[in-house]
Amino acid sequence: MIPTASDPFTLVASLDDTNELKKIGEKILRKERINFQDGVTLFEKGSLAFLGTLANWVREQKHGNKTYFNRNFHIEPTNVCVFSCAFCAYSRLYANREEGWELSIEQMMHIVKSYDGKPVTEVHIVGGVHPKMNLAFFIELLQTIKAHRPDLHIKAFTPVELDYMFRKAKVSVEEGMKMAHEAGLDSLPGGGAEIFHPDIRKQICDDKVDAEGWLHIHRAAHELGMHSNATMLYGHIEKFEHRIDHMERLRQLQDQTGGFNTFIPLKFRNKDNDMSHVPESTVVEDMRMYAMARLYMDNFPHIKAYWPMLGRKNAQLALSFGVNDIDGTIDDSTKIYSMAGSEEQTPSMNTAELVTLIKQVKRQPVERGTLYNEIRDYSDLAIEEITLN
Ligand code: V47
Ligand code: SF4
Repeated sequence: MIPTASDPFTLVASLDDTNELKKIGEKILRKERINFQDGVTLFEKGSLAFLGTLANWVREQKHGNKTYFNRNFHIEPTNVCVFSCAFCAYSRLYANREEGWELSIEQMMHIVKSYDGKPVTEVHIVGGVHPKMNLAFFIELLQTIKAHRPDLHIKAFTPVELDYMFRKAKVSVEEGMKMAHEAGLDSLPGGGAEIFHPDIRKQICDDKVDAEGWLHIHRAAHELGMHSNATMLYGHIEKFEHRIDHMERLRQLQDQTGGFNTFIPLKFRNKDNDMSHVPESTVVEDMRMYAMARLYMDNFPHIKAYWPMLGRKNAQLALSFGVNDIDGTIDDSTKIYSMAGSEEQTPSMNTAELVTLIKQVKRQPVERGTLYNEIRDYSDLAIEEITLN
């Protein structure tokens, strides 16, 4: 085969020996781990084309053309929150709770029951930290959902919510995680991580759980045999070294537990929050971020572009920059991103739309469960044959 410009071996070999990107590129092509300084150098000097070519190669080595999605819906129990993260457009303080929402267990079960008979496999539950919604309340919610629909995978609660619930209930992280797991919690979503480095964390979310607390809760979940995801909120006031520091801490925990499934870079959106003066990142920076995630997180199986936050067209583009997962159908059940200014104001895609989005860029659409068990490969199915849901 004649090598093309997008062949990573030709690209790296074409660099001058004095170019520091050459050694890093060679390491990646030998499937060796890159280090902290390599990561910073790639961020500072790697063009979109360079990072994208390498990240796409790594993605294809790991997953070929397979691109995962799932059928899911979200429940956001409340947007009332004791914390006041500067980037959050969604929360309301307890004093202003009449501007927000607080769902009862019955109201949340009404949402769950509205999916009876529909082929969803996952419910994703996250929300604000409400001072009156305690561990006992959420244990009852988990038990009630499982009693109604045992096959539905419950991916719920960030360490921000769990840390508050456990402290109020005066249980240790290990005890609290065990209680939640026994009540029906199957895995943890990736939220609440933001940027771990204290210099940035104290400016954007000073009062909630810190890096050590976040990692402790995910470690405890992994030790119980549960899996989890991890996010990073990028594109605001952080520098490249803060992004690498964040990914490095996650990579180290993953070396020890192997419990993470997916890394999800979350693009900062600047509408209606206390950081509205901070400009949003460009699409070039977004794609460079996805590529860097693929290159640095060598022990994370999956990199996800969360389309309700990035927009469906940019999520599709990300499939050429290291991403192999675009999350799920969502069914207009989350407000976090629409309230922060995403172009997806009522995020919902049916299976045919998700499959089309993936097929349009010549990738192989595979429906997965939360733990990446393959449910159905849609590559050979004509769009008209796919049942709408
Ligand atoms: O932690 C809040 C982010 C996260 C803004 O695990 C914002 O599969 C951008 O973690 N601009 C919660 N981001 C959502 C989350 C998530 C989403 C999808 C899938 C998974 C998964 C996890 O939302 C928060 C915060 O980082 N967020 N406000 C904003 N203005
Ligand atoms: Fe509360 Fe989460 Fe918003 Fe922070 S990001 S204010 S913890 S809802």
